[in-house]
Amino acid sequence: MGKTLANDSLYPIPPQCPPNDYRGECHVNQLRKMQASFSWDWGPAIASMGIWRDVYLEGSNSSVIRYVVVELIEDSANDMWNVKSKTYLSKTRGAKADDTKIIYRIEADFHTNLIFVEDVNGTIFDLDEPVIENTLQVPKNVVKRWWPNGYGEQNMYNFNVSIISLGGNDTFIQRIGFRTVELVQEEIKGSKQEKWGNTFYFKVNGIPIFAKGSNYIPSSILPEKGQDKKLIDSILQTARDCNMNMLRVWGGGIYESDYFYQRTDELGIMVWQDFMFACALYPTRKEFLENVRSEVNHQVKRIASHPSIILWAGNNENEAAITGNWYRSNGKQIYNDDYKKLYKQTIRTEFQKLLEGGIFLLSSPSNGIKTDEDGGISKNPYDLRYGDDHTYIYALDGFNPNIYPIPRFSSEYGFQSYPAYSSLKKSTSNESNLVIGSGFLEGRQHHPLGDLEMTLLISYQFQLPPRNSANYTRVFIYYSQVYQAAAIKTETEHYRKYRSILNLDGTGLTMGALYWQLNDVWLAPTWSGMDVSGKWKILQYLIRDAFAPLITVGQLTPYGSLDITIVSDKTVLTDATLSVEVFKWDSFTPIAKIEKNVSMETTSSKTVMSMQTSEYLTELGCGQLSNAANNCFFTLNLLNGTTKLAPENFVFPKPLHDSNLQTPKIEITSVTTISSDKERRFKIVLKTSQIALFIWLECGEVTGKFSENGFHQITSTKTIYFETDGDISSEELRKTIAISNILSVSEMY
Ligand code: BMA
Repeated sequence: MGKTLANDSLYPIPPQCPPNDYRGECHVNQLRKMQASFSWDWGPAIASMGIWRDVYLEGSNSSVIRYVVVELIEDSANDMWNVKSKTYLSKTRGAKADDTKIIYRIEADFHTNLIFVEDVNGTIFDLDEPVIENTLQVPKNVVKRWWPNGYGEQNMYNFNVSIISLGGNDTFIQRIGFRTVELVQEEIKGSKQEKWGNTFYFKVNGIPIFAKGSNYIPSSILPEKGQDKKLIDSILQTARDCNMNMLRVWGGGIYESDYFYQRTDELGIMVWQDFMFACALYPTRKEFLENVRSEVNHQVKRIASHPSIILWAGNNENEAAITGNWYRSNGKQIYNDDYKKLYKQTIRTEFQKLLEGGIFLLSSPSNGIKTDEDGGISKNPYDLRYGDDHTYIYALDGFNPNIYPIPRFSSEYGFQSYPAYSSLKKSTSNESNLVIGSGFLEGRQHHPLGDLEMTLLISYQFQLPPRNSANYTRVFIYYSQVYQAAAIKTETEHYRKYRSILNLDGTGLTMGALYWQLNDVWLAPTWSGMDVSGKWKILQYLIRDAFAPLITVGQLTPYGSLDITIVSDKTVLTDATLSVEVFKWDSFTPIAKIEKNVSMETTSSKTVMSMQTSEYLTELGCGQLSNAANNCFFTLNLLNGTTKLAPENFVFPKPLHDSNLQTPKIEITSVTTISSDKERRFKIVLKTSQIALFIWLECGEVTGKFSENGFHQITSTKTIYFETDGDISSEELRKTIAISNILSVSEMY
C-alpha cells in the first residue's frame, strides 16, 4: 500500500526507506499508522494488521453525545472559573428536538452539586455535526486546583452532561481539573538592549514549573497490546516514583488510550502531546490532508479536556529534517510548502478551530513563537535561545558537564545502554546468542554504530576486560548502564542548574529536561531507563535523585574549579546547611568538612560555593597538585540538623579509571523481613571493606524495587530496603542477591 502510494506520488516524499540498521520497512510516511510499527532506532518492524480497537453496534432513538470538550478559564476579577464546554452530538434522524434539554452538573464537592439546565435550540440538528456551546461560572471557593506532581494534589471533578428529549436520554461524564497553563515566551534582552531570544517555560496555576521527565514511546509494538492497563500503570507509576512531572508522548507512536490520559491526570504527569508525525516528510495530496484533518478533529476532541495535557506539537523533528537536509530534500521549495500545508494550514488550523486556549507548537524541536515569525520554518530550529532543543552527544565524555549545551528547554537527550543480562535471556532460547557483537545482538542494535559509541564512552571512565574474556558481555552491559545513568544524571543536573542562570551569550534560564526515552518495546540496546519486562535499569534509580525537588549539584568547570549549586523546585523557602566533605579513596573517614548556611529562594537555582579543585585537594593532603584529584573525591549534602533535605551527591574529580579506588569486598550481613502480613518488604544490610561505587543489586527472577540501587557506599555498613512483587522468605531472598560494583561485576545472572 505504502509503495503504491509512493509510486503514484508526483515527486518523492523522503525518506523512502529507513537506514539499513533499522532493518525496517519503506514508505511508512504514506500511511496513517503508528510510524514506529515499521522499525525505529530502538524498535523492530512488527506492523499490526486490521482494526485494533473494539468494534460494536450502536442503536439509539435520540441524539448521542460523542464528545464533551471543556476549557477552564480563570476569571480572577470575579473569583470564578469559566467552564467553557462544547458538547458534540451525533446527527440522528428524527431528532428535531425543540423538546430537548441539556443538563450540566459539576460534582464540586460532597455538599455542592452545581446544576445548570438549558433548552436546546432544535436547529442545531440541521448542522453536519450538532454542537452545543456553553459557559458556566463556578465560584473558585467550591473547587480545588489540579496540580502537577510535586506541587499539590491532583483534584479532579466530574462534569456530567445529559441530553434529554422525548426520544431518549444520553449522559457523558468528562473528568475535569481546574488549572491554568501558560507557555511563557518573553523577550530576553542583554545589557545593551540586544536581543537574547525568548524564555520558554510553563507556568501552571501561576507557578513557573521546571519540567522534569522523559519521552514516552508506545508501551507495546502492537498498539492493541499497548492498551493494557497494568502495563500503562507500571510505566506511568515509574514516572511518578522518579519525581517526574512531565512526559512527552512522542510523534512516532500513537495517540494514547483514554486510560493513559486518565492516569496522567491522576498522577499529576503533564503531557506534551505530539501529533503523530516523526522523522520524515509527509505527503499533502488531498485525501491525505483530509484524513489528517479528521484525525486531528477526533483526537483533540477526545483527549483535550484532560488537565494533564498542556501542549500539542505538530511533529517530531520534521522541521529539523528539512532545514538540516536529512533526507536530501535540498531546500526544494515544494517540501517547505508541503510542510506548511500540513502543519500550519491543516493541523494547526483544525486545532485552533476546536480549542480556544490550546497551546500549539509546529514542531519539536522548534524556536516557539520565533518559528512563527520565521514563517513556520526557522533556519536553525535548534537555536538554544528559543523554544525547545534535542541533543545527543556520543563522542565526548558524558560525565563532563561542560560538553552539554544550555538550551531554554531540553525535550530530548540521552544515551544508550543494554538491558540486564537476566532480561536479555528472555529474548532467545539459545544463550550463546548473548555475546556483545554476535549476529543476534547486532540484529537488535538499530542505532548505527551504537555498540561502538557505547564502547568509546565506557572507555572514558572504565576499563573493559579483553573482548574475548568470558565475562565481557556482562561487564559491558553493567558499564553501559552505569555510563548511561551517570551521564544522563549529569546532563539533567546541568539543565536544572541553569534554571536561574543567564549567560552573556544569551543562553541559560533552562526550564525543562525530558530525557530520551522512558520505556521500551523489545529487549535490545536502547535509550530507555526501564526495559520491556518492567525491570529498572540503573538510570531509573539515579534519575529519581536527579529529579528530586531539592538537589545539590557539584560540577567541575573548564577552569578547574568546582561550583556547587543548589536547585529548588520548592514553593517554600528552605533554610539549610550545605555540607561538603572530602574523602580519600582508601578511608571511610572524611579528611575535611566545610559547612555553609544557605537560604534557598523558592523555585530557583543558586551557586553557593566555588573552589579551585586541585589546589584545595593539595592543601588537604590528597597529594601533589598533579595527582591530588586522583586520590580524593567530594560528597555534598543539604541538611536541616541531621535530616537530609536532598539526595546525597558526589563529585569525582578525575575519570574513574584514573582514580585511586581500592578493590572492595562487599558482603550481605543480614536480610530481614520487615512487613508482618506478607513477606514482601525486606531490610538488607551490606558491609564493604572499601569505598565502593555504583553498587548494583540484582535478584534474578525475584522482581521488585530497591530503596536505592546503583549507589555508592562510603560507610562500612549500609542499609537498603527491597520490596518484592511476590512472596519470598528472607533466607531465599538472600540467596538470590547478586552484587556488582565498578571493580567487580557479578556473573550470577
Ligand atoms: C530522537 C527521537 C527518535 C529517536 C531518538 C534516538 O531524535 O525523536 O526519533 O529514537 O532520537 O535516536
